[in-house]
Amino acid sequence: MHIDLLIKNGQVITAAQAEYPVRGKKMQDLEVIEQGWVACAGKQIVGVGAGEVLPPDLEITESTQVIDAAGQVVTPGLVDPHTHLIFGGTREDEFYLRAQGADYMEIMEAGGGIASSVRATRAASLAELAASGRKRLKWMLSMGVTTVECKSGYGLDLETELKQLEAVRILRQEQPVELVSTFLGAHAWPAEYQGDQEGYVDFLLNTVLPRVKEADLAEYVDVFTEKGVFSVEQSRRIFQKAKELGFKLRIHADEMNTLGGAELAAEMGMASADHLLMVSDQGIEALGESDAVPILLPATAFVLRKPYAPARKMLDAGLPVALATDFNPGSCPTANLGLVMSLACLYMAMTPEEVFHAVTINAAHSLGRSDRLGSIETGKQADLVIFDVDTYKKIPYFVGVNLVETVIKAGQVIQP
Ligand code: IZC
Ligand code: ZN
Repeated sequence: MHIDLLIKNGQVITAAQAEYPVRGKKMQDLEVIEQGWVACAGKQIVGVGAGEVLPPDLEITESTQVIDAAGQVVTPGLVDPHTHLIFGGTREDEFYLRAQGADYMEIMEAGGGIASSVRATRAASLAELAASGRKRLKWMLSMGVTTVECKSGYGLDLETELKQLEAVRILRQEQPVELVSTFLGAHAWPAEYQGDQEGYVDFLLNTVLPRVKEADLAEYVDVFTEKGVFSVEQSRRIFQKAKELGFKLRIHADEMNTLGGAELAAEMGMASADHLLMVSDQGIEALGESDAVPILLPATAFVLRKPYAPARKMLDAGLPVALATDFNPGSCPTANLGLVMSLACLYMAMTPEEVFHAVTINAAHSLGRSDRLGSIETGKQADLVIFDVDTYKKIPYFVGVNLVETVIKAGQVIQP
């Protein structure tokens, strides 16, 4: 077979294992190939190995692009499985208010927070939303992120929710980062339905969800299940309808308060339960008996100055932890997955081996893509990153430093 792209002489972090997602203790066993090579043909990885000599069936010719990694680290393309990529406006004023001691939920209850982003997103045109999204995806790609989940939720009306998802569709077609769409119409109560929460839930069930499905604009449905936002009962109704319509499910669970979002994720067979800062022991136990991936977002705890999610408890309970940025204009204005990796080590006591599984294969699994993305294995899509360091252990260690040298998406060198 002819090889189009060969990366040789790297420390190859495959993140490959026998079974996905990678659970608990197994997350320690990171596969590392010293002096490794990765061979690609078209969009696919067609071979991975160690040493100088390739198997005879892999054919190198003059047209093969050869990258000598010269001892640098080669990893799977990173996967960010929880972002609010598309929004109008920014919320730097509340960032500084919080820095002076104001509380996220108090700002929200006073009409700021998500409501402020909703006003700005409604006012933005489709082209403006796509333009700002495009810029943010460039940031992410430059840091080695090749797959990103994107939520709606700053419209809270039919037109703007569809506009946000339409912006994702436009970006999916024109740039290399793979985008996964999630409908998050249940992100806050819109001003129009003040005092009529059941009216808004009915509107989501009867009008918006069917339209999103009909237009094929989202793969997942998510709900912000939180005190003062959507109760567990309201969330369950939305998820039930979403499931009937054929959507897969994710949830903002137990972020500020222990509400039972983790238990709901287990009960409803969700793909992921995200945040979990305040998850109970019963919630962890329920997740352990389910297929939901717990997605931890330590940059949000960092920005909100809240206690971090109990990652060690979850790992000890055998859960397949993943990590994400939660990039959004309010609680987490960072798109830096590298920073998230460092915070996971520093404040959640995760090891670098666990962290690499969490931002590759487990993140891909939470998006239903572990058969195709998230590890370096023959037959998988050639999404690869080369970092300018000589061991993967230096990647979370250089806190906040972007060490990415080269990004390859579906067999194409995108950067530099
Ligand atoms: O805009 O503040 N928590 N949703 C749930 C957010 C934070 C995003 C925001
Ligand atoms: Zn979120």
